[in-house]
Parts: sequence; structure tokens; C-alpha cells
Amino acid sequence: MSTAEAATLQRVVDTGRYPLTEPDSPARRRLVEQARRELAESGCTVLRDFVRAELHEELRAECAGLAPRAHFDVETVNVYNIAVDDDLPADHPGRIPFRRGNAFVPRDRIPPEALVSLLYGDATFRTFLAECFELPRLHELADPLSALVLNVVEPGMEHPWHFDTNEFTVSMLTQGASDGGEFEYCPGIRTARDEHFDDVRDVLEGNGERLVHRLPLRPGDLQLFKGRFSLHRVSPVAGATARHSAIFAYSERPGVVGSVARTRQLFGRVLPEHLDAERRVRGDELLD
Ligand SMILES: O=C(O)CCC(=O)C(=O)O
Ligand SMILES: [Fe+2]
Repeated sequence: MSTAEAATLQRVVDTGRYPLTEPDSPARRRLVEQARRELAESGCTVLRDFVRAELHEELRAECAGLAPRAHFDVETVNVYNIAVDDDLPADHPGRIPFRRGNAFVPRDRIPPEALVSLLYGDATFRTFLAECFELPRLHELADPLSALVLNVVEPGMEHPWHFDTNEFTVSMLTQGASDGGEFEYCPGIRTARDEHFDDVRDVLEGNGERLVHRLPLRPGDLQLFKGRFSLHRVSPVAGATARHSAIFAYSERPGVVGSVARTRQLFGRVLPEHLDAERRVRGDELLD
């Protein structure tokens, strides 16, 4: 690890509690073991006060200053992000529509010196995350927009029930809502083999309390989450304060870029990197 990198982590992370920069220390080993255990048990682990307490207000204010840069566009979606198809059986959970009212500030509108950018790009941090997720290594997403985003949920809005495409997610609350805006999740509600549609429908219809866990989060807490099998949402924000969270996206393979269609939905624009990636996959430059 370079001296500059160690200095970044020492400045941002509470390294007394989370000794990321001491690869062989028993405390770090215990930390990784605990994260692995909790991820195996419930698909979720939270490292409380990961960012130094004296930086919490800076973290909040910095991201709050960026929030107006989000792409705001309320979208009608369903839990699987698939087209609502008349062929779906009448009781299929994919038939229940939601308004996805959260908005993302993309990476190219987050300054490189912001605390969340410093963390995202740090190789020691990335190695630590890979160990917690029991992966050989993690790469920064090659996507210039979705690699690092600020998720903004304004009063009256929600980030409705969904599964993630990625097996694992790393996020950090930077500003809590004064009312509502809770992270709610249903650990392992589906498996690779079984969608468990009945349970999913119960949750979407408000009859699934038995399956729902709520996670109290504070600014500076680091959350590691396996969202492929655990249904989750940010509940409607009710008070006057918006909820902000930074989402750090990593991939197991290098060079991962989002699709043109999804990128346009989420950010309202695409960049040459998205078009190039699609062209490489298709092997030609024909229109359709
Ligand atoms: O903002 C959050 O805490 C959750 C975000 C989320 O679930 C997602 O972006 O997939
Ligand atoms: Fe998610």
C-alpha cells in the first residue's frame, strides 16, 4: 500500500476501530470474519461509524451539496424491472406497479476530492471489501456514470421494492430522512432456484411483516449487502429532509459497463463508453 493511500484511509476511516491498513492484525481478521458471518446469516452487515465521527457532518454536507445534480424522473416499475406484460398471470407479483421516485447523482458529477470518491477509489478499501464478500478481488465498475452514485430520495418519494442485478452492494448513508426513508429488507426471500412468488407478493401488498427486517442507519455507517436474493427498498420519505446514500459499485470482472437502455433510464443520458461497450458486444454498428 502506498503512503498516500494509507494517509487517505487514516484520514477518512475510523482506523482505530477498523484497522484496514494493518493487513495482518488480529483485529482486522476478526472484522472480516464477523462480516462474513453476518453476510452468510442475513445477507447484510453494517460497519457502524466507519467514517470518523468528526467527518460525519462534512460527509453529509458535501453530498447534500451534490444532490441537486441528480437526474430526477419518476419511473413506473415493478419488482423485477421487467415489462409489465399482459401475459403474466393475474396474481404475479410483477403485475404490481410502483413509482420509482429516487434519483441518482452520477459519478461524473461527484468531485474526485469528495469523501465518498476518496473511499470508492481506494485500493485498500476495495481489498477489504473483497475479503468480506469472500471474492478473490473487486474492480471499480468501468461505467463512468454508475460506478459511484448518490441515491437521493426526496420527501414524498420512495425507492420501491426490488432485487439487485449485482450479487453484492456497498453503500453508505450520508443523510438520514427525518421521518421514513428506512432501509427494509427480506433476507433470502428467493433463491437461485425458486422465486417464492407468494412471499414476494405478500411483502409488496403489505402482508409480509413477518419477512421484513428494518435497518437503522446513520451517516458514516458502511453497509455491505447481498441484494440478489433479498428483496429490499427505501420506504417512503415522509418528513422534510431528503435521504441520501452513496452507492459504491464494484464488479468481479474488469470492464463492466451498464447497458445503453438502462443507463438512459437511470441518468437521462449515455456516454461514448456505453455506446462502445454495446457495439463491442454486438460486433457491428448497424442501427438495430
Ligand atoms: O440507497 C439505498 O440505501 C439502497 C439503494 C439500492 O437498493 C440500490 O440502489 O439498488
Ligand atoms: Fe438495491
